[in-house]
Amino acid sequence: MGLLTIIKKQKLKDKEIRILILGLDNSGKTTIIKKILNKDIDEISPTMGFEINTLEYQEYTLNIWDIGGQTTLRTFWNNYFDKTDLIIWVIDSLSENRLEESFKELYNKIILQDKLTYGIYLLIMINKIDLVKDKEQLMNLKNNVVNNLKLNDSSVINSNQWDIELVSGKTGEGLENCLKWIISKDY
Ligand SMILES: Nc1nc2c(ncn2[C@@H]2O[C@H](COP(=O)(O)OP(=O)(O)OP(=O)(O)O)[C@@H](O)[C@H]2O)c(=O)[nH]1
Ligand SMILES: [Mg+2]
Repeated sequence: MGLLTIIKKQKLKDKEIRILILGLDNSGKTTIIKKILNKDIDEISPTMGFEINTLEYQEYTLNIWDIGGQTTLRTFWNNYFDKTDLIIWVIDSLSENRLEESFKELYNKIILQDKLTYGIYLLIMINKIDLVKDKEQLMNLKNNVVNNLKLNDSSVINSNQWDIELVSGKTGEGLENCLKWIISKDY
């Protein structure tokens, strides 16, 4: 193998990004991933364990681990943190009655994890925006998330380490922006 081939291979390997997608059950994680992969999103059932999906995006390979969000499965989440570069947290914009539960799980199980302090990125997706007609409601929800999780407080998380986006796994709206943000980071 020539030196150039070795260097090229090494470069390709360096461009792999390992992503965990987490959030409460029914928030739309699997739908979002399948949509990004251009797969059928009509027959998706709750994820009972996990599924690994690979996406080639520009010169990057994204390995996305989609983990089930049901209560009984949440205790296993931290088994997947090792070697993760980025965590996507999905929030269902419709289920206001479950917001507190979502904040609590994100704060306790993700943000307070040491691993996040050591440089894992966090991307929060507010999903199902196709079903919310009131744009102001979405902006309020976005602010609510940022304030509740104290994301603007740099002692909790660095400002370049997180982002929040409005998306729809059904229509695909907002997902391209998310991918762009993901590959804009240093890993
Ligand atoms: N209208 C609309 N429905 C969505 C959207 N995303 C997901 N859904 C619906 O929400 C339900 C749950 O979606 P899933 O993708 O299975 O949710 P999940 O987060 O993977 O759930 P678990 O695997 O149990 O953790 C399904 O009925 C989806 O069709 C969206 O952006 N818009
Ligand atoms: Mg799922």
